[in-house]
Amino acid sequence: MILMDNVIREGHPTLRARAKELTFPLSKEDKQLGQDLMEFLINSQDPELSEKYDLRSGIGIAAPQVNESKRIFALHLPDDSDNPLSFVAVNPKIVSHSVEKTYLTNGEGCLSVDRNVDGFVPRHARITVKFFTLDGEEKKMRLKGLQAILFQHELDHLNGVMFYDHINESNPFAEVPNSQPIVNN
Ligand code: 4LI
Ligand code: NI
Repeated sequence: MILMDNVIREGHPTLRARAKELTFPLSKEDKQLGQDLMEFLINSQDPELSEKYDLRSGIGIAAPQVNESKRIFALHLPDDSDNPLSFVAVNPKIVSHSVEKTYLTNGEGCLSVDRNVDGFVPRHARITVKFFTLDGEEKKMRLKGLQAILFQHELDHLNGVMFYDHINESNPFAEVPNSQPIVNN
């Protein structure tokens, strides 16, 4: 079971490395890693379990954040919305994206960053993605809004990119041209 002690924090070199592609069929260890990443997110969103194990709540986590430099991440968005999202993605990629941008007006947080970093993080508003499931099935889907932001945040982790790399240095709240901001969530 993944605990916060297993989550590496900014400054660790693994967070700045390009993670390695996985090959199919996945090893038992790689399948387990995918399941553990998903279990962490589910536990972290459960009030009792997050308290019991002192987990910080997250909706996405990537393997490099547990010091496994592999191209795999989990996303789990609470299904109080009309559009729940929950999957593990192996060797994910963005095949096309909108010109229009988006960002969370409240900024982004990250399980590997123990401080508040203010500022807008410009993201593609809509993306078409491809990835493989743990069973080696290829998936293609279109994501928008918070789901698209989340996918891009986790894909960045596989490329050694942190969310604050995208924040305008001279003015963190500079207007993002051609964007539809997402207020809250
Ligand atoms: C408790 C139980 C306000 C501040 C609003 C909390 C269950 C921030 C937003 C959660 C912010 C759950 C989140 C992310 C932001 C902020 C991630 C609360 C957990 C909202 C997830 C990866 C960016 C993802 C919208 C600095 C750990 N998550 N909020 N960003 N939630 N959560 N990110 N932004 N300002 N980070 O953090 O999982 S993509 Cl579900
Ligand atoms: Ni992160």
